[in-house]
Amino acid sequence: MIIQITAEIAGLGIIDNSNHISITSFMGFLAMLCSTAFFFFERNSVPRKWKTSQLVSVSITGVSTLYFFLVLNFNMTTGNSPIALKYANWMFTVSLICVQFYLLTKPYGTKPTTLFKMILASMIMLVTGYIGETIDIENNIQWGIASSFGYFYIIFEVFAGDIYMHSRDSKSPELLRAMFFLKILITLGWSIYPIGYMILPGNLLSTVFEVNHIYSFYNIADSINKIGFGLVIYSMAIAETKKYSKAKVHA
Ligand SMILES: *C/C=C(C)/C=C/C=C(C)/C=C/C1=C(C)CCCC1(C)C
Repeated sequence: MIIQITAEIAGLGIIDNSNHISITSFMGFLAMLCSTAFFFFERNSVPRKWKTSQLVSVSITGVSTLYFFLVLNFNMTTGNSPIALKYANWMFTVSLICVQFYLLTKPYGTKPTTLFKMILASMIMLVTGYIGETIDIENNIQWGIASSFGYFYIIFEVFAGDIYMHSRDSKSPELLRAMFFLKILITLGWSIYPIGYMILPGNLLSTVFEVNHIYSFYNIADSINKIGFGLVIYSMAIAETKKYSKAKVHA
């Protein structure tokens, strides 16, 4: 009901209640729109040190707002879901998430080469995943396994590689707490993507869900992960500001 009303106000016409792709795209659209506005207007509340990170959060949710709007229109007019558009969005936003890890730990020694390796790993993860979902769907299991190597590399960097070591060196309780939540997001939050992928024909979950449910898995995962990343980094920046203003009062 609320979805119908807001959709009509937004000029999108009627969303079919049984079309879960439209519904999850529309919810994703609203969530991205609100969080983009929030991150944008809060940019002056974070200390200067974290302004770039805040702007990267705005870019991630901002691009995804546009993307969800396009998908919704496409889905409502054709009934299909454009998988290429999803991957195009991920190419951009996953790279920016790697940038977030870099920016968080750069003051404590992370080098651009680490960022480069993480972006390369995410490209491998996405290109192989795309091939498995489109041009070589018969071998989607093999492509999914290849893709997982890229994913595991990113997890390795964050749990045991340079990102981990430099965040530990920071000895900043705020950063360490943020890293704790980001680790949960890239393991549990990001695992929704390969789980959705397993619905492809012949894969582990192909008999459990209908194949077009993949897109709804991806839509939900996008909302959780993109907004989650921005919120964790924002809370960290705010926690630091509070600490400094307390220190001033006591001085
Ligand atoms: C904002 C978008 C994000 C964080 C997208 C993340 C995407 C993944 C972690 C995708 C991973 C995949 C595998 C690990 C194997 C199967 C193919 C993919 C591409 C779905």
